[in-house]
Amino acid sequence: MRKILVANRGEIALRIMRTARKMGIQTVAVYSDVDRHAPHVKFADEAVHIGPAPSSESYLVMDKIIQAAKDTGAEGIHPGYGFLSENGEFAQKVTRSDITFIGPRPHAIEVMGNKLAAKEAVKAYDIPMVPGVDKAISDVTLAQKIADEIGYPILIKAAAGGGGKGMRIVDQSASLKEQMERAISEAQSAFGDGSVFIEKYVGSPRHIEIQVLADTHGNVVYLFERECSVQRRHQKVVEEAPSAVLTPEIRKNMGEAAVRVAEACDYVGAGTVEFLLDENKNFYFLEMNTRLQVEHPVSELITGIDLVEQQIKVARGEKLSFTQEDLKIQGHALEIRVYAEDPMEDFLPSIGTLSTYKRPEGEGIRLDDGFEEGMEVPIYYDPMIAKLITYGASRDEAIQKMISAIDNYHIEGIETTLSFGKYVCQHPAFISGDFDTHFVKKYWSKEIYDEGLKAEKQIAARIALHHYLESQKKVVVANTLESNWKTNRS
Ligand code: MV4
Repeated sequence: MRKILVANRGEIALRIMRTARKMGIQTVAVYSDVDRHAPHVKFADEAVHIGPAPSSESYLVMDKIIQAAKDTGAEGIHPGYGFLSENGEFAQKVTRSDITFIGPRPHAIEVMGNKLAAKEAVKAYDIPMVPGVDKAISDVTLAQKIADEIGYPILIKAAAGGGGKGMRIVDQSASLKEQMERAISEAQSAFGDGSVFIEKYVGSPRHIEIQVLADTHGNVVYLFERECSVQRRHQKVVEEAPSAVLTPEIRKNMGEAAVRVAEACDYVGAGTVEFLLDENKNFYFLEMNTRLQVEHPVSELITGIDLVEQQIKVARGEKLSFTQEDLKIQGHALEIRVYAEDPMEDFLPSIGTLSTYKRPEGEGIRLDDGFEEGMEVPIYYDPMIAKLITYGASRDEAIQKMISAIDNYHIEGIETTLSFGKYVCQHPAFISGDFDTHFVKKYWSKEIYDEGLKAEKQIAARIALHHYLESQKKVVVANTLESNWKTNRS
């Protein structure tokens, strides 16, 4: 492959092109009207305009993208994440045009795109699953019987859903009928597929996912886990690798289970297997994401492996050049997602121009972004403007680096979630490692944050006073300040 087209925009398009260039591969960008001067367009060797701003008329139009690849002589297409990355039909069309799709085969995308098909596919592979049914269910009487057997609370999920869409918790038999009817009609209108199924509801889970990598010669390895429990309404906020709670034994069992999931669908390339971990550290398979994920950098930092480079090599038909035994976790990595949203206004999208945009720099800091000072944040696409990633010998070191990197990241003109990221990194529950998917709901509100700021100001004032008194050679008065950071409020 001498030339590849990147069917994406923003930070991920740039990140993919950087690796391609490093490998001596030419790059082709595609862009919509509003992205004409975007960094991914400037960086690429060539760029093709594919339409107006709305992604339904540009980044999602398969034929325009394939035509752009043909016109420029690109031999491969990398879809990035989002847009067409998990569209089996696109993978199929690319392949049929004699262009290499840098990702899994259409079959794997399709099987894993449906939760019931995924359960079916992994059935014979000894994968732990949450107790529940593995078939679509529409008969309420049968559902009542199954729910009674599983025990309440139960969770109704849409087979075609993803990222938490179309889920409903039912805590008693009396509400099952109504909730099921709603779930079915919601799934029908949202996904065009009304199939729903039932699982035991795991109340306080951690969300842990395993990065896998498979070549076309039957070799599959796992690149350990990412802890993604800190999320808000199914949008991840902070990710890290390794997880603070996995023992080497659970890590190995989970990693090997993830490899079997990949084998179950003849997976090729980089993929992610999601698990829930309950309070007793039992893990259960949730779903597999058949793309390069937003949070892949934390896995790269702890393993020293460039995942995009591996994707390209695998797509060229090369064998993996390392085995599971060669892979070791080194150090700790943390990522925060920087969204153009105002955490003080319930994460309302914040639009405007980046009047100031100064990046933090230093050892152990990686910033994957797609913006420059003076640019406007377009309203048409994902509001994530950057990923700030830090690496340290230990978890504490990575957290401290993150806090100082946030302090040295100056963005003006729009509100961002940087302050929220700092809040998480300074929170006792996060620092201790004792948190689950309810972290944000439990610990974040504007009021709690304001009180924290007040406490911070008082501490700063006390330190200043201390220094002043020291310099005056006087004795410091007793510390009467108590922490104002409240916990456990929802
Ligand atoms: C669950 C669950 C509890 N019990 N399944 C949410 C997204 C989708 N991938 C699966 N999800 C969940 N499935 C059972 N049986 C709780 C969640 C869940 C969740 C999972 C991962 C990360 C964040 C989450 C937030 C709320 C609920």
